[in-house]
Amino acid sequence: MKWILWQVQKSQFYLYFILSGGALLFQQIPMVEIDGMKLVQTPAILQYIAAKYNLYGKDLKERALIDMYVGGTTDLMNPIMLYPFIAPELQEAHLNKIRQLAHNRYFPVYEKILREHGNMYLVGKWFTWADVHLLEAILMVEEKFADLMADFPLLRDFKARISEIPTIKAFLQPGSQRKPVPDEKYVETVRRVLQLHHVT
Ligand SMILES: N[C@@H](CCC(=O)N[C@@H](CS)C(=O)NCC(=O)O)C(=O)O
Repeated sequence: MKWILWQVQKSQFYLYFILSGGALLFQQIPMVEIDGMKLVQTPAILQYIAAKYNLYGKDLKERALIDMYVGGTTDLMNPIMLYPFIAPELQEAHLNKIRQLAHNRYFPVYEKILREHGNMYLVGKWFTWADVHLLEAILMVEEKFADLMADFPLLRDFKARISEIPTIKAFLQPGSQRKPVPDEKYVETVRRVLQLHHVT
């Protein structure tokens, strides 16, 4: 009991410490410290990192396509991330909704893009962060519905190919920094720190 109280106090103290230090511009996470900046707002963070490492297309048109495709995968991943925080009586309906979105709306679009673009990657000739985002969306959907990829052969090939890129391969190994599927402890910590209760 003492240990639990200490953990609660520690996480609240830490959050208070970060908040009072002004590191979180809008009092929200995520925040990434990079190149002397404290970046917040997920798209700004990801776009900065993508541009820094040449993963953001070769011109404005490629960037627009990357933004569109990342927008789609973000809209698919958001309800998956929210799932553990949904009120228990609504979880089944929420899960069905995710399956519908993946199977009927988003995955057919990415399958078509890969077919029509005729390239290994979603945009242009090179690997971009739209590919990274799509791979993560596929993995997240598979973690919920192992059978769903059966209808999307090009997405299955895409996943196999991208997973073999050495840096990505390393990131997918157990024990890497990739976030595991949320367990009870994670859910409880997020609820406590963000004072987030059931989402309805
Ligand atoms: N637009 C922001 C939203 C960030 C956000 O909603 N963060 C949540 C945690 S996932 C948060 O810090 N909530 C606490 C609050 O808003 O007070 C982004 O894209 O990063």
